[in-house]
Amino acid sequence: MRVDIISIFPEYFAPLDVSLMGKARERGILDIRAHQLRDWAHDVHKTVDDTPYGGGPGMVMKPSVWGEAVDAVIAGGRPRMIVPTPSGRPFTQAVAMEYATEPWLLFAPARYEGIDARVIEEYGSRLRVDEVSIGDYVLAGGEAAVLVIVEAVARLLPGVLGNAESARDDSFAPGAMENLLEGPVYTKPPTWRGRDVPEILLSGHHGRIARWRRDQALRRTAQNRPELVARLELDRNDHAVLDSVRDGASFREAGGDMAD
Ligand code: JEK
Repeated sequence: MRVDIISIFPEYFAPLDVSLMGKARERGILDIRAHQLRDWAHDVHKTVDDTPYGGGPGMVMKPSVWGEAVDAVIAGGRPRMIVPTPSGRPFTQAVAMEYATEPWLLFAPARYEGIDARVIEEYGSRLRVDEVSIGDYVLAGGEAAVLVIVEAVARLLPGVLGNAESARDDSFAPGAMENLLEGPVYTKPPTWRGRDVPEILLSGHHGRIARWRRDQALRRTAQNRPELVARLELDRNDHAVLDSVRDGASFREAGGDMAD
């Protein structure tokens, strides 16, 4: 997959050389190119912003500079264009899976109050353009959103993750563990600072371990993401677990073991 990024802070993307994505680049699975938007500004000050029509606070990124930059980077090709913005449609695991099937992505992270809307209009008529938001909080610019999106997409590309950590079980993947969050995980030693790994996990009773894990997942989902519980198919045991969460009662009282 080829990934182009046009930004006034191309250095922001240095982390894409590290770890998972560094290896993907070495293996030739990912070809990431970060471009300096100011290279397409022609005045002595390399100006990329101007005051907003209609008044109001802040500055808006100039369409002329973005237009020249995008034309030069795409050079007649047709990448999928992604513009992070607080007013975009939510970036989800389903969207990451869709992007992972594309051969070429072009990211246009803005600063200031964003990009002149005619740029999105113009390329919307020539390319597939998505305005996306990574969450309901306000960033200072689109660069951090690009890092998030590229990492979420890159780990889905064939050959990026090893078999052991492969992406099929993710909580938010459509068709994954039906919208249940992951429960707690443990490794050696069995006792650490006086804290024991839940006995059930050392028992070798695979059926009971699976049930316990589902109970823990359900507890966490109810506590941290109550809006997801409505979508679950629940059995009688599940209802008992949920009642214990709602009552603030301990899971032990509901017939299980406490994890937190
Ligand atoms: C791209 C510039 C900063 C900050 C105006 C917006 C309501 C008015 C632009 N999930 C996400 N949060 N933030 C971004 C994001 C922020 C960006 C840019 C993405 C380019 N900024 C900025 C404030 C405003 N306010 C909120 C009140 C506009 C993002 C993503 N993806």
